Amino acid sequence: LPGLDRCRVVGVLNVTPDSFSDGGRWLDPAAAIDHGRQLISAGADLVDVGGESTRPGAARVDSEEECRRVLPVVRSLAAEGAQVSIDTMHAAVAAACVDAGAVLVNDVSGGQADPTMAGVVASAGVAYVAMHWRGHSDRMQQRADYDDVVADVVAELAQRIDDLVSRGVALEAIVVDPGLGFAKRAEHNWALLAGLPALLALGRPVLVGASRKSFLGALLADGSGVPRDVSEREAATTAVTALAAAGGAWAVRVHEVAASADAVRVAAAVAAARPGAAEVGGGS
Ligand code: PMM
Repeated sequence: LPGLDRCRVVGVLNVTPDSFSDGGRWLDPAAAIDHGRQLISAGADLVDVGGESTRPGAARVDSEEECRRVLPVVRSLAAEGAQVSIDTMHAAVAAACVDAGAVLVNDVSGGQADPTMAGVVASAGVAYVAMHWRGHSDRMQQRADYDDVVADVVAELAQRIDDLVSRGVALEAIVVDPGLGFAKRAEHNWALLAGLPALLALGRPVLVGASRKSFLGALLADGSGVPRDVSEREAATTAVTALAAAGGAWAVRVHEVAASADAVRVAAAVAAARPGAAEVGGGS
């Protein structure tokens, strides 16, 4: 993946009927491709195409149906020069999408859902996001049980890295992700955002996916405790982007790209102005 002197913005493109915030909107391939182009023109560095919802309780999708959803979208956007990431737990989907031009495999299970994923990623030689995960969405919230959430997530991600490397995945290809909202309650998500330095200490780039998630809705609940609607969590999402970028995150994964694209540039400008920072950017 191209080097950048700032946090990357990964635009979410869910080609699903049932994702929590945009389910059904981009199920039609032409609509999905068009939305992918909009994400790029809004400033996305990568477009993350997904064909299986991971919302709590969502039904699983088989590889064939998932390929039917995502392949035309991955193929078209990659052919237009976009950097495409494929959000999948299925090795067969990852392999087909890499053939179609995807440069990154984003696996929310970190290789645990499909035992053949690591081999596919190893032989494809693409970048791989290993997210912290404790099981499929039908049972993940029962597993939101930690002694010290930051230490536990760091330890489990370290195990993922060791396992992936032992299966042939290049260490340099691995990006880690704390998996906000996956077997996490709100307090766990906040602790993990505060714990970004400990995640970075794993020595791998860190991707943060907070966009529109329910812990933001809960934070912004009205006086009677009704969570802020999913359509009104963008400013909070942008605030997380600014904090994550300032804290050294490699990428943020967001639905609404434009504001986060600005926020990562603000964070980079502040970092560049720090005494002792190397000269970066256009110099103006
Ligand atoms: N969150 C979702 C889906 N995929 N991938 C990574 N790497 N990290 C995340 O936090 C993540 C993800 C769920 O959000 P969505 O349903 O809005 O895509």
